Amino acid sequence: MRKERLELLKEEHQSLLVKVNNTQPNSNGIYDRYLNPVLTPAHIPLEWRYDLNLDTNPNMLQRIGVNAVFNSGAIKWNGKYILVARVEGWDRKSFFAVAESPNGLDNFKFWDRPISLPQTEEPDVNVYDMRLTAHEDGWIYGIFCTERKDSSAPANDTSSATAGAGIVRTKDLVKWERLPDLVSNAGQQRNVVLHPEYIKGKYALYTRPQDGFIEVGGGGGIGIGFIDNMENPIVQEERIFQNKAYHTIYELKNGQGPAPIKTKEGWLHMAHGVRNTAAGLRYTLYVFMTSLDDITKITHQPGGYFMAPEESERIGDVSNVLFSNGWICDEDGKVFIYYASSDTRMHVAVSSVDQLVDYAQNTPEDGLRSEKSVQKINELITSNLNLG
Ligand code: M1P
Repeated sequence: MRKERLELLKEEHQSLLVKVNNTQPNSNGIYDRYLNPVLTPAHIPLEWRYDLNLDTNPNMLQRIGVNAVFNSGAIKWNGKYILVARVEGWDRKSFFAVAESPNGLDNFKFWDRPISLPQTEEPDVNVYDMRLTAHEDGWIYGIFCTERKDSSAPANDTSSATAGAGIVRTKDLVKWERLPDLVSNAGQQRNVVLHPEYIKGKYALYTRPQDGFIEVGGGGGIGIGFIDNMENPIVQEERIFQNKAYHTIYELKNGQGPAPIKTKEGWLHMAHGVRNTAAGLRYTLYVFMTSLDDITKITHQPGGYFMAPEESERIGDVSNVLFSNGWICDEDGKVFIYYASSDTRMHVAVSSVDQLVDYAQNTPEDGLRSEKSVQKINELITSNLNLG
């Protein structure tokens, strides 16, 4: 019986890993969602969760559990589609693990071991949401949130935390070098992302200053900051170029998603916007473009969300959340958008640079009032009627 259980576990795991993914019907023309999540806790190798020795684990009980696999950085590497996933254990601790797929859509398989992240003098308590950037300096950087207990909180406060930006770099995704954490006057930071090119000889970072761990308070918005070198990452000249705004999908806070994609028409960005509802926070994804000549100049910003949670995506550990910190642009212009739903599992949607630029340039902007929204619909109806 026990041996059979082990065989069954292996069979089920293997059949999940090789399951083919297909597009969902009813595309909006902007992107295609895929039917199956690409990474879930069930994708985690059995060796990470079970003592597979029937002598020491005769009942074949799970010894270590994974609660969620989500918010993954992404990069194409040696022809493979790579995700550096946020894996959260039953113990609530998140860590990073690399999974690869031959086609970007399915057959994602974790590498043999999770990443053993080098520590600074002040160890991380929890780490998550790595953004990968292949910088023109030749390194691949990973910038992630490092969370630690708030040392200024009273002794009986066991939940206050602080968020900072941890930095690692690698040349092979195997050996990771830890650099000092980002230093910024803004206090706490999350959703920090490295721009892939030098700007006037400096490294440019998308930042998200915040007053508290969850509330951005008087801070917030997506900022830009510059640093001279990554070994001594002190942010200079940080300023907000993408603000939160009343009655938008980013009314409460926002954050840069992955590093932007360079197109002929400008830098293509994806970000998350957060608004409040009676049921709690709602996270959706939105798109904007910035100028090739000035990365802080927003040239196009469609109104509303680009992607919002649908059907089973709506439910999870933190429901009503879509979050993306990874996408891959192929040589032929195809774009694989990796997004997590409700802080629980990873999905893929596929678009292209042409579709995304068309979306960014030709979707109406947010008029910020209901009357303006109706006006846009009427303009569209009129031009359609004029087609004859
Ligand atoms: O729970 C939703 C998200 O909340 C945080 O994002 P932000 O700082 O923008 O609010 C992060 O903890 C993120 O990991 C999480 O998905």
